[in-house]
Amino acid sequence: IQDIALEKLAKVCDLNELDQIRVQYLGKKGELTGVLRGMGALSKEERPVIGQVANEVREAIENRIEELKEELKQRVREAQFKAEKIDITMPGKKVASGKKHPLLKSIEELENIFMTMGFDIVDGPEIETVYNNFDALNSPEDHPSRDESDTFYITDNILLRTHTSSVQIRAMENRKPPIRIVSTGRTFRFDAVDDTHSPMFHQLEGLVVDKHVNVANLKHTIDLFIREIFGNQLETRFRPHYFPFTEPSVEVDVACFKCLGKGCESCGGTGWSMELLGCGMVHPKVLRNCGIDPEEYSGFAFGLGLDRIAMVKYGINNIRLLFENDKRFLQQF
Ligand code: FA5
Repeated sequence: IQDIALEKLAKVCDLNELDQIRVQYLGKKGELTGVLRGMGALSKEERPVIGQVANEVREAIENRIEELKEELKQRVREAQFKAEKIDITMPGKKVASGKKHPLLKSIEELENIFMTMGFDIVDGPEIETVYNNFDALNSPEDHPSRDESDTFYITDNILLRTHTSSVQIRAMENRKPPIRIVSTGRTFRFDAVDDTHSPMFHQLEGLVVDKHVNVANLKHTIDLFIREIFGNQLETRFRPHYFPFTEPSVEVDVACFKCLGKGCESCGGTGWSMELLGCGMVHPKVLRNCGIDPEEYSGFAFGLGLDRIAMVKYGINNIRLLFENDKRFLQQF
């Protein structure tokens, strides 16, 4: 029995097979166990002799099985180590990193510019009262921008703000002059989508109220931040315009960032960028609506389209690209 068992054990390659052999010889119904059980039928003289031999055989088989068990376990461990070995010379997996959205980059850049100019950054809600968005801003009852075809109303008195100028009212009601604030955020209008219009877009509002504030201060501020954001001494052109909340009111044209005013494909040969901002001196009625005496104080305000600033700055010819979240587009900035 010992010879056959050891011979079989010599051929064992895994722990399963080893266990099968253990059961075959040493298990309850095993061959050797059978011999030991049969001892009772033997004579007194035979019993110790056979018993000793049987025990020696059992010990030999058990010992060999224990040895093999250790050996096989070791082999399994080694194979595992080999399989799990890390080749540190292999190139690593590339981690896809996100990029800042060009619009966010423009907003952060502008906020920094205005902060260094001494402006406070303030927030305002996207859901506004009709009073803050229109009435307090001196907007006539029959002004077309109030129309339901232009503005998203939530109730008769509540709407999605159509511009960030509503933050002017909040600032003047909550602060005392001198006031110098900038506010950025989303605005909403019933505008049809085209390359430069979106029903949801972003504006930056600026407001300065103090004693002796004049148009020259306004023009200087505009010229300064245009130069800072575009990193170039770009020419500006002030065109008379009408806003109910400023008087005088102007729209500002900025020379094309690409050709610096010479005329190129991106500006359609005009030398000027698309319409970027409106501004003016705060209307005395608006100051009065907010409890500020126009005899003592004056102010200027401006509102610019942030999406369009980002478009000009990063050479983006379609506003839709800013809102589609196409990774291939966003990864370029
Ligand atoms: C206003 O909204 C005024 N509140 C700006 C202002 C503030 C004037 C303070 C005076 C004092 P306007 O409607 O022109 O003005 O919009 C300002 C800018 O927002 C535009 O020059 C343009 O750059 C941007 N804009 C307007 N409508 C859209 C739109 N649908 N999609 C993208 N940008 C737009």
